[in-house]
Amino acid sequence: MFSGVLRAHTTASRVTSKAVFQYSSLNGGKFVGCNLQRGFHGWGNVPMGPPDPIFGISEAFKKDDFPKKINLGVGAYRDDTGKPYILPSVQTAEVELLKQDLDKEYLPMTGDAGFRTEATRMAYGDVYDSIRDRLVSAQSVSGTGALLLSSRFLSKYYPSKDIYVSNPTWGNHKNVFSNAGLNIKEYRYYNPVTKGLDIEAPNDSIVLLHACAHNPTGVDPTHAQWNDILRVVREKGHFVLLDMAYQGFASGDFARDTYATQLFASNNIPMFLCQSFAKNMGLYGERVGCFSALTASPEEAARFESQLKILVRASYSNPPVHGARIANFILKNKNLRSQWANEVKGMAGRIISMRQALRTILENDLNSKHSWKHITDQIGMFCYTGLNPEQVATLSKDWHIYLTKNGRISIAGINSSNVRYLAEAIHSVTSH
Ligand code: PLA
Repeated sequence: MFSGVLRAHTTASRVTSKAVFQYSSLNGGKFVGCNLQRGFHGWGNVPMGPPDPIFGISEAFKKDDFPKKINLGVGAYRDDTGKPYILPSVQTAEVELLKQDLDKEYLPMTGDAGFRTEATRMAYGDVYDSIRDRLVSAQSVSGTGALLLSSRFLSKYYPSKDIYVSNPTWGNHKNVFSNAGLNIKEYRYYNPVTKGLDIEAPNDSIVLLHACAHNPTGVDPTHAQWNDILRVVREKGHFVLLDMAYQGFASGDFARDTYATQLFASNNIPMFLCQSFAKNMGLYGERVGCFSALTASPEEAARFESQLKILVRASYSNPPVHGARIANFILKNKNLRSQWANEVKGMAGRIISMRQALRTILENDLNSKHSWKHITDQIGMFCYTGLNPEQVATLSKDWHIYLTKNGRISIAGINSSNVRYLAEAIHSVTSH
């Protein structure tokens, strides 16, 4: 064992601090600890955190070497052979972009302007032209990044710090919002007594809504219910934060999935929108998203944008370039865009057929005494099965099938080769 002394000088204050490093010869000379004399005694105060409820499952899945294991945790699309799917339209865009020999310079703080225009036009549909001069947008680090910008902006400038989210909601909403200093409150999404939507929040609250393909329930409001929500939002003066991570995955049609976005925007409801191209373009790791804010006037939009830039600059300076180029290329090219629309229809269609297959095997082949109608009633990438945490644990322990504790399964992880095994497992854990 020996000690070394490190002296650090700060020229501004001429303060000298000493740090005593300890090396252990018994530990192969490896650094084993550091005792700073000025009061820092290491990270002893840092508690061990729990694994992420969704990504933690992928880690557990990877460690399992059982050949028939199934990962139904994260919502990442797989093809019918269980492989990640790179959309052919994305491949074409990448090849074409490579030919253009583009540089890798920094993007502006709000990102690629062409991409932002195309992305927001796609989300606001027919309403876009009437709001474009009041719409502020920033390319974001996927959907989560858009939520991060939303929550930081709200935390700084919105009068109330309470944000109402559906119970249940995507687990990470709560992390993102509370990290930005917002208080999480819940509204009951579905009222079993009235069999309707139940959004109770005091006047002027921030209310988070899932624009389409609600995660985790797979239950979206009908158009009539969206109209009811609009009425409540108006009467109570709520601020709407719309999370749209699955455009195209609810109905298989981009335009049809914009009902909520268009409804709120055309009624001039103060709102933010968070878009993700992770799922509908399969650009998960490229982190392509868009934040947009509907403001009251072009003048307000200019002030808003100035602060948004400051927020982005302090957070990550500017967004990544590659994924947004791919998305922009597809959105701008008529042929490629319609090819992409068909590919999304194909993904949504495969998910629907897997819902049907799972339900049919459970009800008809295995004669389950439970109804599995909700598997086919629900939409989007997920099914909220109703399995309890104990049944979920048995599925992973005895069957090597991984899903989130709340009983959510990613239908995108089911294919023709594993659907029967999955049905047998679900039947087994629900038969007692
Ligand atoms: N909003 C909702 C409702 C989501 O479900 C997800 C992703 C996001 C935003 C953010 O996605 P992005 O940042 O990748 O664009 N939810 C996944 C993955 C698919 C995750 O948990 O991050 C899920 O399995 O729920």
